[in-house]
Amino acid sequence: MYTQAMDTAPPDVLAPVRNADEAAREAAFEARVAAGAFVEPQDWMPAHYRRTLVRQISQHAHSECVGMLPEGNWVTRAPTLKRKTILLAKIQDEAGHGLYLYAAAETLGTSRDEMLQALHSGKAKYSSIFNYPTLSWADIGTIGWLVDGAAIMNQVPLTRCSYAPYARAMVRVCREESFHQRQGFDSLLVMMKEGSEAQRAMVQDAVDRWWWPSLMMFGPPDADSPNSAQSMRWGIKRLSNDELRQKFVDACVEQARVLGVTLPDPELKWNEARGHHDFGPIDWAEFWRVVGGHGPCNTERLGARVKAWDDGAWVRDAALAHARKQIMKEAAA
Ligand code: BYC
Repeated sequence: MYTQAMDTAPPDVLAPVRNADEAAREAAFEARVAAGAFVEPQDWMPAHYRRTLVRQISQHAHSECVGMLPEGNWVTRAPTLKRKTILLAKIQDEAGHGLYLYAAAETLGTSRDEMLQALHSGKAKYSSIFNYPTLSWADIGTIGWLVDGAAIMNQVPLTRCSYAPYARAMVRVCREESFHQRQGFDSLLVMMKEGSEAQRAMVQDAVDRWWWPSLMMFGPPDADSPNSAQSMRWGIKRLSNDELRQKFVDACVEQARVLGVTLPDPELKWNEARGHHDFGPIDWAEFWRVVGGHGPCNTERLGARVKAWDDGAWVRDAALAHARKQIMKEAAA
């Protein structure tokens, strides 16, 4: 599906619009996308559309990979064999999501090395949520419930993204995320309904710490989101940051009631007129601090990714040496 990487248009399409022909192509592209058409890698596309997709898809891929780290912290300490197996499967899924997404970004003419270089140098972003620590086992269930729940809310509309390879990748990612959300909810439900007082307190503490960072996952408010308007015109984003955040809050209120946990927001209440829940102000200063590299775990997370890359150098070198030998053998045969 993603071997189309070889078919991407040559680099001259990255040049700015220069003449009437280019302007006409751009107008035709805008009209196609506005009519709901999907864009394939070999189709002509404006340089800004391409750059926006590389930015979003590569950041998404980085998030999936960095997202393995907070959970990996608990593999050896999962309370039962069943929970350990589920957690291992989930983390492995996240690695797979990262790979589909890097492959989707490669169809736009960027290389995986370039994307990883951008991550490792701190130039590329990854989701703010993964810069928070996982302090107890309940954090793992809460990540499944809230973090994967927020991810699904954000990602289901991406299955209709105008860039077809991204949309196709998201179909499978969303199916797996749905299992991730359910296993998290199930793990919390067991602790809340069958657990001890201490376990219930542990769940509530985890929910208190993860609720607000989960709401930040959807990005800044629409009014302060520099990329949203254009991305929505191009059908890259189908719903705005605030619309998705509101849908998430509305869904979580009922789920929290079933679990028996309190969402840590005294201003959270149903608004009959709007048909939605109102909620309290989000600490956007904290969000920008974390996105800017100054969250509780940014240094640790990036350090772990860079170390994994450095430690894996011999594997990449060996694979390349093997490939070179094969080519020489085939040429000599
Ligand atoms: N964290 O103009 P905006 C997962 C940046 S992983 C960090 O609204 P856009 C999982 C944004 O990039 C789920 N940065 O941007 C894995 C932009 O900066 P740049 C990850 C953020 O792109 C393991 C600036 O703020 N999901 O599911 O229109 C275990 C202004 O924002 C964040 C995705 O990546 C943030 N939270 O909208 C468990 C989904 N928010 O790039 C779970 C795909 C914003 O201009 N991505 N920024 O330097 C998207 O849907 C969009 O990129 C966003 C942001 C909604 C995140």
